[in-house]
Amino acid sequence: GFNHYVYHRYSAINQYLQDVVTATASMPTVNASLTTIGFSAEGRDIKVIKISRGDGVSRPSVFIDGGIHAREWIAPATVLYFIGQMVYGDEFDLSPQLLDKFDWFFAPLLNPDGYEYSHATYRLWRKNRVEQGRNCYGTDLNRNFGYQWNPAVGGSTNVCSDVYSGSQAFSEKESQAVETFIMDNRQNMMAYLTYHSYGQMWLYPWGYTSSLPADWQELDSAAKVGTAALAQLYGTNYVVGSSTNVLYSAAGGSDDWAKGGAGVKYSYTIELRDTGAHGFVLPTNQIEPNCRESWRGLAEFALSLNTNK
Ligand code: 0X9
Ligand code: ZN
Repeated sequence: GFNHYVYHRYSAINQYLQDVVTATASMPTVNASLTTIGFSAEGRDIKVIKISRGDGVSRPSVFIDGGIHAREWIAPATVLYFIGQMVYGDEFDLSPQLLDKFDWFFAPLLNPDGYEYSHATYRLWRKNRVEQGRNCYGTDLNRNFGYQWNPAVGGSTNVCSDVYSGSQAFSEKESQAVETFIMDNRQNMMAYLTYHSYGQMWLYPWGYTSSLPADWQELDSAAKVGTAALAQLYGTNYVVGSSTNVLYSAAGGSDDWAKGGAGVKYSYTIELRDTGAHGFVLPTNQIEPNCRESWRGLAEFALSLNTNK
């Protein structure tokens, strides 16, 4: 089987997603289907796997992504672990309830070019790999989303910068693919969770301003259900709050766009382990505890949401 406790390359990740689809074909109560929602600058597939009961009933949905930032390897690993737990069952026995309540969309690797470059050439690469000229590459996909897009707020107009915001909102193929997919599916979408590292934070909008959304208290309470459940396993502490107030202001994030642009109520950026001892280069022996506690946090968070409104 697939070893969830190592960092996999792009091709192995795609193979796993295909294997999950094949496996569910003979499962009576769970169905998985795989779509390519777009292509990266270098032509790699950007994939979404939908996991549902497969009983023809349409449920509220949750969209979860990882790997917007190339060097944050723990994020794709975590989303892949979620896929495995959802399909093959989990130790807490929560996946049946999760599938009864929601349809699930997982995009484990939104920036495959950057991820491969981080594996092959430069471990700390962050952006995508679009060619900019001047011998510089890449746009920061998490500055490129089109809600209150503004390079002056935590981004840059310098193509060589690690936080280059792009020539305009949604200038990048990778962010466009997410935009199109979420807009096409937004009528039922209740939550958007984007996994990053590091810092151990469960962040909600806004990232472009220190103001808070009108319903911030609902987002805050739900996040606290998640972090409390997460902490039960190993005592790992996560901070909850708005991106700007807990971290820094940065416009053009996917979380701000999911909420402000697509109208997805519960939108979050989750910064996984650790708090800086290893930073982006999280050792493989932390993949398992990170994934286990994150799954627990996600499950209790999702089960706490009120789908009747
Ligand atoms: O700066 C980012 O894009 C995120 N932190 S990271 O270290 N993973 O790069 C935080 C994004 C928070 N959300 C917004 N600023 N909208
Ligand atoms: Zn990140």
